[in-house]
This record gives sequence, structure tokens and C-alpha cells, in this order.
Amino acid sequence: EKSHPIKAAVDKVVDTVSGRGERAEIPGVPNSEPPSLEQPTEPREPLPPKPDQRGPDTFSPTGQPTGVPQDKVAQEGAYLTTAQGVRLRDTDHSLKAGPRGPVLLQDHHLREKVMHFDHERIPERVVHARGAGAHGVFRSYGTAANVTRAGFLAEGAETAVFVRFSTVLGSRGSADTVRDTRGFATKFYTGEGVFDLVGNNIPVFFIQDGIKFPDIIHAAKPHPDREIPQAQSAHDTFWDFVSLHTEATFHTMWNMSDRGIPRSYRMMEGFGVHTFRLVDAQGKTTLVKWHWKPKLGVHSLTWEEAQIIGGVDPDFHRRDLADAIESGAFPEWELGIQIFPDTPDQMFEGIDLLDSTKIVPEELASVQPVGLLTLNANPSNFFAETEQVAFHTGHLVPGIDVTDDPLLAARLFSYLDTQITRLAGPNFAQIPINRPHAPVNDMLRDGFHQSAVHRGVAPYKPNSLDGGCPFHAGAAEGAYVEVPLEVAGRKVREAPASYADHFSQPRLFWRSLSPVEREHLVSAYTFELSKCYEQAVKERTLHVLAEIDPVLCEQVADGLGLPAPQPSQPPAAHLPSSPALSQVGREWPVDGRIIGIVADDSSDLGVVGAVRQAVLGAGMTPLIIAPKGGMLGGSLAVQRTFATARSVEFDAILLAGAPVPGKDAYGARDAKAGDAAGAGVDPRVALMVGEAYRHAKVLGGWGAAERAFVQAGVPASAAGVVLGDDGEAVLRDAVALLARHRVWDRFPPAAELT
Ligand code: HDD
Repeated sequence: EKSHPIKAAVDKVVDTVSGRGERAEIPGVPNSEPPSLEQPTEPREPLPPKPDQRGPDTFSPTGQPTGVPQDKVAQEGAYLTTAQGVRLRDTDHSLKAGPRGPVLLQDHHLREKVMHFDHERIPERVVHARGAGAHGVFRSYGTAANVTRAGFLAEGAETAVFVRFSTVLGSRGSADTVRDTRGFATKFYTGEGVFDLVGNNIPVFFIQDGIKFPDIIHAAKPHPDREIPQAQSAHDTFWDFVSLHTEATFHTMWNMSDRGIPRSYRMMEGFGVHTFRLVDAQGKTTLVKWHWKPKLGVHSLTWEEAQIIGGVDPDFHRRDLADAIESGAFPEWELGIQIFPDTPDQMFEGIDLLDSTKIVPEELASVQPVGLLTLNANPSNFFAETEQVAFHTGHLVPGIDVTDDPLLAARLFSYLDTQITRLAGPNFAQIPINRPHAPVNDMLRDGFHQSAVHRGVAPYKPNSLDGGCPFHAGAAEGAYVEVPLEVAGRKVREAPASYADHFSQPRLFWRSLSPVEREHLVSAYTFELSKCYEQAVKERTLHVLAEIDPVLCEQVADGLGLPAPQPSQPPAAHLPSSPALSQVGREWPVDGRIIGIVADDSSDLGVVGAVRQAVLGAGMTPLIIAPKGGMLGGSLAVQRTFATARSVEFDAILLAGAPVPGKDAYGARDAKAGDAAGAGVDPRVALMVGEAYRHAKVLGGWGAAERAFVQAGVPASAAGVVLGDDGEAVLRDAVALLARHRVWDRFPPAAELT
């Protein structure tokens, strides 16, 4: 009987995978018996566990590990087994009464397999559901040792860390490049217990009091009736809330600025937002704000680019982080602190340090570096690590304490509480990624998912039956001791008078941005409000903008086709600015940037190869883009084809000539003959170059590239278009421009914004 070609192919794969005929006979199971899969499949080598992925050790009252083999959590031995460790012979067929008969209820393997699958999902985080994580190390400079006794900030201390970056609003499967705040949460596995710094890439928050958190999130999440839009603030309920609740103005402004659409997690600042209290060995206290400063600088996408990526590569930030780490371009941030005296009023230069909607400009209190974070390993398993990691603002170590910021107070409750639902019980600290790297000897017992095997009979204090163990530690033994502050006050539901100022810092921000950043801000407000249906919401937001700056308000009003309202009082004449708030105008390392090199058979492949090497030599990633896959000219590997490449993937694009239309390009045969050579440029290359031009990216080329640019509508004389005869010289000039991220001079902003 002649076998169908597809069946023959499947049988071949099955034979290869199962190693049919090469294995010893299983006792009592003749190999010849149908059905066809008589042999166990050949499993791959189990992955070695990471050193920090140990299962929970438990400690006896004397502090000795109990020796329970907790590493035996999964993937031991070569054979497929049930969850009970029983080896399986077949996992592809249910147990049936005959090949076409009914499935038998006694099929315990079927029931176990499907039961477990049915329960594979856990609730996503109520906010920050979409994220990406990485392991790393934090090396302390010791410069904070005079203000805190935290051991991990002592000179030369090295601490393992896990960082999770996230968006706030979207669901777990939403796109990375939406306009949103980004989470920047760091777990330090210190020798004195876990310290979590649960921050964002924006230094202020929407609300001053945590009791408003459900309100802002309900307003910003998709509408409850249709559950749209996903991962967006561009809708009525968000703007309804923030225009009525004007303490959100400053955070909203950061979101509308380029900070809301980062180029990469590697190119974002991070902020602890609240003021924290540090304590030194003598008990002296200091107030601080935490800052993460990226070594690669702060860079953003353009809004059109961000939207295109949302469709073309929704995993853009996740991929970027993992690729960079895998290629050895380890992202780094310096941790810094702004230091303020711990005065009774907890104010600094007139700024209320307990108000998380305010910054302290860096010009008033410089950020002092205290250590270096390096992310150097990707997670081995997304669910086990990135999904199950549980951060908490109350995970503090000796030397770090909280302040009375009412926003922080709610967080100190919320982060523990939410894990009970998300991780289904109180024992989430035993999940490997959450385990401290310090010995644990608590008196917490039992509960869902308890995996520690505790010893002793007296999980209470005082006790005599376990010899009084475990013992209390004093400060000398590294105990966490709260700062003994005086607390007094009337019991009221009120905010202090200083919290009423909602506009002075938005004004400072507007004044501190460069003209091109102001233009982006205007466009973002205009875009978002144009997406709202309610006229009253748009008009109310314009009133808020009028309080910030008349030009901002007029420009947005113009875009909406509405009149610009007047501010409630005339704008102050001389307002300060904070140059540190602007993210453009400086030069930064180009490590890990992606350079697309477009080439075809007509290109000089020797030059292309040399440019490719030079890109690698500069610590960047070259991707060759050609009409089809495989090898170009038999020697140069192609990474992207005209069909799979899109401009948004590249930080700069170089043309090695003028690629003619590939035969698979729609409309290729109709492409207009461009010039005397009689060849138009491939429409996909034209789209790529045109987009990169609009997104203010560096473009370069040699050979016939100029013709391709002109045919793509890109003026060859435009700023940031580098042309020449020598490919390597073109690359050098392009890299010099890339150090400034984008060629903003290409599109000078309107005179009103300068
Ligand atoms: Fe929050 C998650 C950051 C205010 C309640 N928050 C969460 C994460 C980050 C932040 C980065 C994700 C952590 C991770 O990757 O697992 N949140 C902030 C910052 C805030 C802030 C910087 C203000 C300064 N958060 C805030 C308030 C509340 C919460 C006021 C509640 C009253 N946040 C939560 C939460 C989450 C969370 C519901 C969801 C998942 C989780 O905690 O573990 O508890």
C-alpha cells in the first residue's frame, strides 16, 4: 500500500524521535505490538538548576538545614514520568477500549495531564501584568556607607539581584511599546534578607494618597462595558479622571512626554519615587530619593514608530532586553541617591518630601552614585521567575526605613495582599525566585503550598520545648529595628496644605524640555485627546493645560480644533527650569544598537562585509537585509529579507547601493522606472527608508544609494543622511550621529515652541 507523503513524513519524524528499534525491550511489552509508538521518546538533557533557584531550605531550631532534597523539583532523570515519578510508555494516546472505542475513566495519566493543564494559568497582576525580567549583580561603591548601615551598600559588597520591567495598564499579552509608565522593580538578595526597590521610570505618581489607587487604575484600564482600549491611556475615562483630579497633572505630563515610549528598558531611568529614610550605624537618619541612571542614556521611540512596533513586534522591549543580555551587551545602571536632612517638617527647599507628585530637581540636590547594577543573565523559565516574582515595598533591610508618605502606606499593605490571590496563598516567599539568600528561621507555618518541612514542636515564643529557639537578635546581630520616631496628631481624612500645588512642577517640566521634546508633548496630548469622544473631557483638559503654559494649551487646542481657554491667573514671568529633565542634547554609548544594512546582488559585497565587521567592532549588531534569505553572493549571511524587515527594528539604516524591486514585491512590476538606469527602488526598501527618515533616524549609503533615497522621497541633503563613496567612512559618520540617538535637527520645531 502506497503511503500518503504527509503520513510518510510524520512516520519518519516519529521514528527518528522515538529511536524505534534502538532501545531495549520494555519487560512485558513486545516491541512489535500496535500502536506504532512502542518506545519512550528520547528526552533532552535536563537543564541544570540556577544557583539561586534552590527550593526552600528549612532550618532546624539550631539553624542547621534539614537536608530535605528540595532541589528535586522537576526534570530529573531521562524518562518521561507522571507527577508521581512513574515512568510512562506513551503520552500520545488515551487509554481506550480498542483503537476506535471509548476512552476509559481509569486513564490516570490522561486525567493527571489534563487536570494540570486546566490549572496552568494564574491571575495576572492587577497592574504591571506585562513584564520582562533578568538576573544580575549589584556592586556597591561604599559611598552610601556614611548614611546607611545596610550591608549591601557597604564598600565592595556584591549582591545578586532580579529585576522586572513592566508596563502598567496592559494585560499580560499586550504590546510592549504602548504609551505608559514603565515599572522598574529590583529585588536585592542581600545577606541581611531581601530588599525590594519597587520603582517606575517616572519620578512622580498620579496620586498623593494610596486610597486613590483603585480610582486611577479603574479610570485608566479599559472601559468596563466593552473592555477596550487595551493598554492605552487614550480614552475618555482616563482623561475624565486626570482632568478632574489635577494632582495627576505632573505624572500625566511625563506620560505624554517621550518618557512614555522608551526605546528600550535598557535606556530608561528608574526612580523609587517616595522619600525613604536611611539609618546609619549610630542610628542617625537621612532622607533620600532613589535614582537609577542608565549607562546607555535615556532614549525614546517616536510615537508613530511605537504604534507600528505594537503590530509588527509586540515583544519589542522583551526581545531587546533578552537579546542584549544573550549577546553579552549587559545593560547597566548606576544607583544614586538624593540626600536631604531629616528635619521635623520633612521639607527641602520648599518641596514637601512626603508628596509623591513632586520631584526635587537634581540641580537642588545632586544624585550621588552609590553602586552599579549589571544585568547579566536571562531567566531560564518565564513563569517560574518573571511571573512568580513577588515584590513588596515592605521588603526592607536594616539601614532602610519608610517615611509617612500616604502613598507608600497603602503600598505597604497592597503588595503582600495582592500575592494571596495571585500566588494562591501565603507561602509565596518559598517560591525559588522569591527565596532570600539569607537563612530563614521564621515561625510562619502551614497554609496552601507549604513546601518547607519544618522541625521542632514550638513555632511560638516564648517557648521552652524547642530550647527557646529561634532567638531574638539585637541590633548588633543585624536585627531590623524601626526608627523610634515620635508620632502624634488628630485623626482626620485630610491632606496637608502643600499638597494643593498641582501646577508649579508641570510648569518647571515644560520649561525644562527642549523645543523638540515640547513638540512631542503637544502631539501626544493632541493624539490622546483626539481619541476621546466626550467634548467636556477635552475642554476640561485644555483648562488644565492653560494652568501649565499658554503655548502648550494653544498648540493642543489648535490640534483639537477648539478655542484655548485662559489660565485662572496670569503665568508667572520668571520660572526656573531643570536641565536634567531634558533627555536630548547629549552623547551616549551606542552599545547594542541595531544597524540595518540593505544590500542586493548589485552591491559591492566586499564593502558590505567590511562595514558589517566595523559595526560589530563598535559593539553594535549588524543585520543584513536582502531581497531573499540564505547567503548573499554566496558569502554573506542574510538576517532579514525585504519582506520581513521593517524600519522600526533598526536604530540606523545603511544602503549599499539602490536595491531594485524584488520579484515578490507587490507592485514590483509596476514600479516606476527611476532614472537612466531604468530601475526603481524596491517599494519595501522605500517604505523602510521613508519611515526611518520620518522617525529622525540616521541614514547612510554609498554607491547608488543616493538614487534610492531620492526615489524613496528622502532628500539626500537632509540632516542625518550620510552619503559617500567609502562605506566605512559613512559608517563612522553615522555612528557619531547615533551617539545623539536621533537627528532632531532634521525637523526644526515650530517657532512658538522654541
Ligand atoms: Fe504598584 C505592582 C510600582 C503605587 C499596588 N507597582 C507594581 C509594580 C511596580 C509598581 C513596578 C510591578 C512589580 C512587579 O514587577 O511584579 N506602584 C509602583 C510605584 C508606585 C506604585 C512606583 C508609586 C510610587 N502600587 C501603587 C499603589 C498601590 C500599588 C499606591 C496600591 C495602593 N502595585 C500594586 C499592586 C501590584 C503593584 C496591586 C500589582 C502586582 C503586584 O503588586 O505584585 O500590589
